[in-house]
Amino acid sequence: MDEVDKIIDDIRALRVQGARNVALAALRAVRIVADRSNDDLLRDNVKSVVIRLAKTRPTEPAMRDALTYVLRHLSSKEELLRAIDRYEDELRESETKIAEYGAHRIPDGGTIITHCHSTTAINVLRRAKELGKEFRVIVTETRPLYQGKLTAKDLLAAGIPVTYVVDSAAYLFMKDADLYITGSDAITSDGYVVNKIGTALMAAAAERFNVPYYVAASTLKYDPVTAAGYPELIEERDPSEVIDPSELPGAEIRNPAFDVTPPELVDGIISEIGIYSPQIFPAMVAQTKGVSDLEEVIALFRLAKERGK
Ligand code: RUB
Repeated sequence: MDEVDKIIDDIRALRVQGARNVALAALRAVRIVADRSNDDLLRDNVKSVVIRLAKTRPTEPAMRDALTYVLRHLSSKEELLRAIDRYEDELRESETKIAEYGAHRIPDGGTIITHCHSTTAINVLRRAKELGKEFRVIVTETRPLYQGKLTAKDLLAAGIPVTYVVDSAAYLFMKDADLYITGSDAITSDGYVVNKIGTALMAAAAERFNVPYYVAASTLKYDPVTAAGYPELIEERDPSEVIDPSELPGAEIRNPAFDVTPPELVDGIISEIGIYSPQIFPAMVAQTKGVSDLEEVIALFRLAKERGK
């Protein structure tokens, strides 16, 4: 299989997962296409791969941000490749800052609980460990695709003790947690946090036991199309990820990939511009990075909506 087709297939099949990793993989595909194109063909070739990538996973504003950025830097191959380098550098710098700010919030001697696999949240925990903090992390397995296993492996490799539990044990374990942390795929203009299915249920449990809930997410996760009135699309995946449908003839089987946590259940978003409540986060993004050109991002969002077509 061609390298670019493979990246696209890996993103769609979740062999590459986590919003940040998805955005980086998309840039890798664009880089390969740019490398293979001369300046005459650059525009057409890159635009066509951008469209294919945008359709792979609709709930990914971080990838859309990267792709919109690509479309803005198409005057020459040299300019595009330099721009991609710059974007990747900024992403790395933002991860380091988020890890540092977030690590200060991790209670020494405490118990942390997390859900799914977020590189950003894991970096926060890794950095806290580097700073000498001791803590245990409760990791939920994250049905149906068990991203919790990846999280558990990453944390164990960093020397952080892990307790691995089924998703439905989250309420029980939340009682003894000192902090709940996840990543995010998208943050809307009114401060709602979109993340892996189950995140909101755990946020409700966290509120019940007064456990603070923090979301580790770069400003790339802010989705500007929501400011133009578009709802964040929730990706619905193949039911066969949940169960073989032939085992339950006649039953409707649903497999939404994400849920939406309301801002009042989130204590703070840990981003590279600082830790802010979700209610003011969008204003802080606009103040720091400027207001996005909505027409540009809406065009790509429309394409993403046509997933699979
Ligand atoms: C992964 C998921 C992660 C966010 C943030 O879902 O919900 O919490 O993507 O990840 P999926 P990161 O497995 O469906 O991609 O912090 O790495 O961007």
